[in-house]
Amino acid sequence: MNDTIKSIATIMKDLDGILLFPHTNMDGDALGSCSALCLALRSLGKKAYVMINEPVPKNLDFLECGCTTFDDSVLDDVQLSLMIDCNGMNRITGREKAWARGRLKGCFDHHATKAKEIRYDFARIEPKSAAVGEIVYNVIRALGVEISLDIANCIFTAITTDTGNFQHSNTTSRSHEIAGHLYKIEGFNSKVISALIYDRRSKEALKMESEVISNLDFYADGKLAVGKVTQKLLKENGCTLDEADGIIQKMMSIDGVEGACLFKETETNVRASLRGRTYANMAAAAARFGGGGHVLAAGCTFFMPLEEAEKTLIPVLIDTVNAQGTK
Ligand SMILES: [Mn+2]
Repeated sequence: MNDTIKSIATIMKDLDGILLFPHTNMDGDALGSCSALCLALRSLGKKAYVMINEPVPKNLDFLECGCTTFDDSVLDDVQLSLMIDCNGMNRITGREKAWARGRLKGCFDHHATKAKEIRYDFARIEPKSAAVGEIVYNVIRALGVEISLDIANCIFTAITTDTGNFQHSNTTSRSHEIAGHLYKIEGFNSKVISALIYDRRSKEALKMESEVISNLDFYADGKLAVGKVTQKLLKENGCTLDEADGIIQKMMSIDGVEGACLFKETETNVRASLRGRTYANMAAAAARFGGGGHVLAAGCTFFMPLEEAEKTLIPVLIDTVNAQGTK
């Protein structure tokens, strides 16, 4: 069940004290969408914050815009808790208490896998939207807010990162239409934003990435590529885990690869990022291990050593890339 953008805007116009929740391991869409909406709500005189419990990734620092907080006590009264680019409690771990404060609960998402534990007062879930930034753009327009340069930068980042620079199959004419409008905002410069997102990597991160790439394993006649970012590798190179973002896209650029899996070892668990090219249903593979996402871009988390996670997941992924044409 989806509420209309118009009815959502009507509800939000009457609310004040709003906490926006991007998903754990925030990305350009989650944070860009949150900050864009936060700025729009503030321009209407409302108190709004983006509630986080992990630092903003370095390459996304320009999306912060004074919106984020680690402490929900900045608001005396929370009339709305709004989940952005996710829809289940497992995606906002560590922020449950802040979430519970919202008298109303809302959700803007584009992931098809739906959590059942939350009863939303309003929700807009559009699996066909390339980015939640597209939904947020429409909500901001429905709120009657002019798109400022900061809002434009946030929305553009949301769309360009979630579409792989408008290259992924989720890209639609609407993705381009919204981007087209952003180009008309005074001062907007897509090159500047793209350089902020992609061209600020450290030499150490590039070295770490090259080590991951040179140690890839291939299965199923080269249809499946598997890489590993271990804590040891990160420490040796003085890198953080978010600097491994982008490696999986490089894995997918290899001729003949239908699916890719990048294992990322944290202090407490092992995250697997999964990508499919045309038919490999990675959302279904991830769902078998309590994860989820989009058909061609999904993920799951293992609470076991890396070697065990590999033994558990790789056979399923081999089946997934061998299951021809069943998208
Ligand atoms: Mn997204």
